[in-house]
Amino acid sequence: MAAQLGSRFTLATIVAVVAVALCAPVANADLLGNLIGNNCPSRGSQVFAPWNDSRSYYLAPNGGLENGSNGWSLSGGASVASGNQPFFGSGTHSLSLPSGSRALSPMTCIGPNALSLRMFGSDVSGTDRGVHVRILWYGLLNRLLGTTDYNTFAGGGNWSPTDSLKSSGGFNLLLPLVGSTSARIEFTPLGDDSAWRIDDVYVDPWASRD
Ligand SMILES: [Ca+2]
Repeated sequence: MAAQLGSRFTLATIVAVVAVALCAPVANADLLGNLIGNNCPSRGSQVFAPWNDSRSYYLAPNGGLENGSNGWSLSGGASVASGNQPFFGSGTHSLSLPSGSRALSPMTCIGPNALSLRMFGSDVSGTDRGVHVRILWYGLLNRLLGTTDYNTFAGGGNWSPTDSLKSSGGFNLLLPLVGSTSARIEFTPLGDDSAWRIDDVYVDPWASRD
């Protein structure tokens, strides 16, 4: 019995060692990729060119809310609702953010040095005080490293691209916290009677190249 257990243990050990050996190069490649910040697509597109923004962006994972709430963490009444930003025929749904709600985007890649965000927003008939945007930075093993307040979009308007500009005219660049490899974007409407919609969350991880 003891010998049988021993051989089973040995076999299990060998299987485990082989499995680890087979997986290790892939895992190390991912780890290395994340460490040097190249876990982003290699190129984007100039989706905001009609608004005189020539930067290249890529759509955050499920940033258009066309795959339900997949990857998003929604609470306090936040939901995926019918209605899309009207500029591109790219979908049918967007993020609804009533007062008291909170939405956290899917994990998105970040550039090695900076990150810029832009999206479409609508707040028709809303009497809130805008929607606050905060970035949650994650390191290896998805450990939360810290947060950065990004911006508060002023409310009260129909669908349009959100701000991406500082008052100085420069783009609002976020500097990733040291060691961060990915980020999530948090949306929180401020005040009462929010009618906020958010759609097509775009990320420019190459911002520092310009
Ligand atoms: Ca959409």
